[in-house]
Amino acid sequence: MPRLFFALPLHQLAPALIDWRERRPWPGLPVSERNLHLTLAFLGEADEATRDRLIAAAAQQRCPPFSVHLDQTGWFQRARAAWVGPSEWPNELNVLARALRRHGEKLGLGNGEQGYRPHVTLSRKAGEAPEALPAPDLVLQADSFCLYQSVSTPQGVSYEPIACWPLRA
Ligand code: 3AM
Repeated sequence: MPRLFFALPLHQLAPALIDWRERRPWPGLPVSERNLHLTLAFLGEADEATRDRLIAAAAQQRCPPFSVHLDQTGWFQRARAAWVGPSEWPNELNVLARALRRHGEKLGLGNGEQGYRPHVTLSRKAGEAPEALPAPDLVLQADSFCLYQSVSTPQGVSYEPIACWPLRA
């Protein structure tokens, strides 16, 4: 069964983030440009029927567009992921992430975690935190969200959007 998650696609911000990362020391194995995303809700493995119900629920989801200022770096020690993220973020992002997590929970999906920390993972297998300074100063204009599946390939994991929806009030 494929592993699913909801995320914001980065569109034109992805090359800018790669460029930003490449111009400074950064720990770990870089995430490829096409795999960059901002996770909204982790869902885990789901069968086709469950996936279709998720898609139907997501299509009904309303949320106005918003922007996220990526202005800090961070490191999840346990996951060994080095990331950039916002120090503050709009409530729309919390509300959207919570609503999508609940859609998953109603279908028995998710990991039970309640906390939400928006971030864009730039590398994995990072044994140390990235240097905090100079801080990033990049803006993600969020105008859509997608349901992604993780596909394992001989070249590594690939995150493929299954369906996307515009953010609209
Ligand atoms: O790229 P990020 O870090 O936003 O870390 C995984 C990745 O998030 C996360 O789901 C996204 C797509 O794989 N992920 C994987 N397993 C997870 C789990 N058990 C998980 N997030 C929470 N719980």
